[in-house]
Amino acid sequence: MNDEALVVIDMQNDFCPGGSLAVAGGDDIVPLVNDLIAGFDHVVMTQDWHPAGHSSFASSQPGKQPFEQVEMSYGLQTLWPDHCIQGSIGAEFHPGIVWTKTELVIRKGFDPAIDSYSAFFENDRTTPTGLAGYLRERGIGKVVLVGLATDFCVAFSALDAVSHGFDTTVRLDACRGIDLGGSMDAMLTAMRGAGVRLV
Ligand code: VGL
Ligand code: ZN
Repeated sequence: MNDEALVVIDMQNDFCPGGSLAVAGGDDIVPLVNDLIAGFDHVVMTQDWHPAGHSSFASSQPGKQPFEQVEMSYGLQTLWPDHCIQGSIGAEFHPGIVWTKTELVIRKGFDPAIDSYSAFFENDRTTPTGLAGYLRERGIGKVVLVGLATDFCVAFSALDAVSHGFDTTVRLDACRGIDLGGSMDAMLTAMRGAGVRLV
C-alpha cells in the first residue's frame, strides 16, 4: 500500500523499562513493531529529543516534582523526569527496533521552551514539525500509528493526523501507555470521538 505510512512513535530507551520515563511493558511491543515495519512500504519514526534543562523537566522548575502540572506560556504542561536528552543513550531507539528502512525521523521537543508530544505540532499547537507536509508531498493519505506512549505522544499524533485529513489508525496492541490521572481513558475517548480508528 503505497499511500500508507507506518508512524513509529518514540520507541526510545528512556520510555522502556530501565529508562528514566519508563512505560510499563514498553519493550514488549518491539517484536510486533518490527513485524509492522517489515510489512509497510513507508516507515516514519519520531524521536523525543530534548536539550538538557528542557522546560518540561521537573528538574528545571524550582520546587516542582515530576508529574505535577505547571502553567506555561502555551497552557498547562505536565512535568516529567529528565528524559531523551539529545545524544544520550536514553534518547536512542530501543536496540531491538529494526529501524534501518525508516525514511524519515522526526525529532521533536528540541525547543527549550516548548514540549512536543505530537509528531505534527509542538505543544503550543501551532508550531508544525513538517510531518504533514512531508506525507502530503509523498502522496501518503493513510497513517498507522504505533509506539509510546499511547495516551501522550501516540494520542496527540493521532488526533493531529485526523485533523490534517489523514485516514488514521492506532494499533493499540503495538502501543503502551503511561496512564496519568485517567489519561488513558480520556485519550482513548478523545481519539474515538475524533474519528481515529482504534484496532
Ligand atoms: C512522551 C512525555 C514526555 C511520549 C514524551 O513519548 O509519550 N511523554 N515526552
Ligand atoms: Zn519528552
